[in-house]
Amino acid sequence: MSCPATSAQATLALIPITNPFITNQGSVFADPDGVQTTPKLNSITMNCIAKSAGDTDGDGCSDATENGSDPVQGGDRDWLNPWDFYDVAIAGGLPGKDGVVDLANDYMQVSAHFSPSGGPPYDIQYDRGTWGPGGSWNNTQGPDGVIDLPNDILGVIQQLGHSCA
Ligand SMILES: [Ca+2]
Ligand SMILES: [Ca+2]
Ligand SMILES: [Ca+2]
Ligand SMILES: [Ca+2]
Repeated sequence: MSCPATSAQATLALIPITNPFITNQGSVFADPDGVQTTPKLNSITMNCIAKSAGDTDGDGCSDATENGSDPVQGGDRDWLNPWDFYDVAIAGGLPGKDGVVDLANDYMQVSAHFSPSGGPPYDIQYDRGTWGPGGSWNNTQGPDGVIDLPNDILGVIQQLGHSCA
């Protein structure tokens, strides 16, 4: 069972094995002597709570935004992955993380720190790791010690124009 995107409530209940509609599929307790007893059946209420306006992973996109379907508007992302929005700070400068992945700030800063061997001008704040399971940009993992073409440069290019601002 999985929760829908919006808040919902569902009631789960054990069905006794004596129920005539479920041939021998219901709940029953059998003791070591083989004596079967129908257990006391209390229902369980499952509450599904809609993702909030909070930003659980702290990447600048709200949980609800990341749950959306349009990547350009910050969607198609993981609300528990802090690395899937390639908005970077600028060392000692403005605007820093501004909620937008753009050419002038984010791409330029990542490419300016291109370091396929991990030496200078490497800077961890521009580093992302592999694209994780499935090999898609929105599965980007944390820093891997190098700023290279396949993960970092192509990663930020994939997200140019994406905005959570
Ligand atoms: Ca987030
Ligand atoms: Ca995220
Ligand atoms: Ca930015
Ligand atoms: Ca990297």
